[in-house]
Amino acid sequence: MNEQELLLQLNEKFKQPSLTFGFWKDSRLPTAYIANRFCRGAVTLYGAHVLSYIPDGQKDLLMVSEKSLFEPPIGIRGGIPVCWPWFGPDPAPPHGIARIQFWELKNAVSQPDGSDTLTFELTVTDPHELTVSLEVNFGAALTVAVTTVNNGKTSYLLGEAIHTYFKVGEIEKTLIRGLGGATLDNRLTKQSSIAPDVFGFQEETDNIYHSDATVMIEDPVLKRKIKVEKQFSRDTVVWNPWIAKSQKMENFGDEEYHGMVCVEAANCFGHRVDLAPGAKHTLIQKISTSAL
Ligand code: TA6
Repeated sequence: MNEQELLLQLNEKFKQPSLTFGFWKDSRLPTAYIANRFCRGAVTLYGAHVLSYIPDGQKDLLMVSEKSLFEPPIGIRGGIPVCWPWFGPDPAPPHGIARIQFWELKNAVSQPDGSDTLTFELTVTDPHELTVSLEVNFGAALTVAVTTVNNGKTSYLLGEAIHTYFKVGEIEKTLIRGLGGATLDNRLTKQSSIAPDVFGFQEETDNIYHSDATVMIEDPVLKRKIKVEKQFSRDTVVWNPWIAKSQKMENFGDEEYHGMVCVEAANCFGHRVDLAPGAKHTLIQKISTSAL
């Protein structure tokens, strides 16, 4: 079945007043477009990758690089990549395989409150027999739940992150609150320390906080706060590539670091989830915005 036929099938099976299907921009990625009383949004079957979440009256909460490619098997740069079933650069591909596979849309429901819930699923046998589902609710908040089931006969050490690229007006004026007191592993200096209550950005930042605390991103330029709430997430990742790394990164503009910050619910490295045969684990992240 080609992409056009897939779109037809998706519209026949799931189309409803608040949900239609089309290609993302000038790509051939089949994408669900949501428009309800709370928000507009978009999520593609490629990677079950959320690309946009625009609460009424707001700018998009998510940033997608102007330089991102939308061509499998390249990962999309921006939005909400699902890092699974491992987090980090090793083994290849970096951050796992889920983001560069087409998932199946299993269900799409317009909820009684007017929000929309879509459920995607992917089953793999390598590096282990696993099934992952992503349930995303587009409402007054955006809630993403990633559930993994171990279908194998042995345990699997699951690494995962909901690797969210948030749009900010200017990273140098953006503040992060909520992680104070947590152990902070700086992946650049390989040093650990105790995190301050509030911090700003003056350089490349790639930190893992041993914390599931709610994070507030304060953006005085866009005059908004973004709340990032997490469940079953032992780590929070905070990342901005800054100048040199932005220049080195593919599919990312040299100046785009000014307009983004990643804050990610995660279970990674020493906090991977030891999933026994038949066991299930869910990682949840909820984002919402209010005036600053
Ligand atoms: O989550 C932060 C990080 O691991 C950084 O070290 C950097 O490698 C970034 O992810 C890459 O993000 P990408 O969207 O390219 O996978």
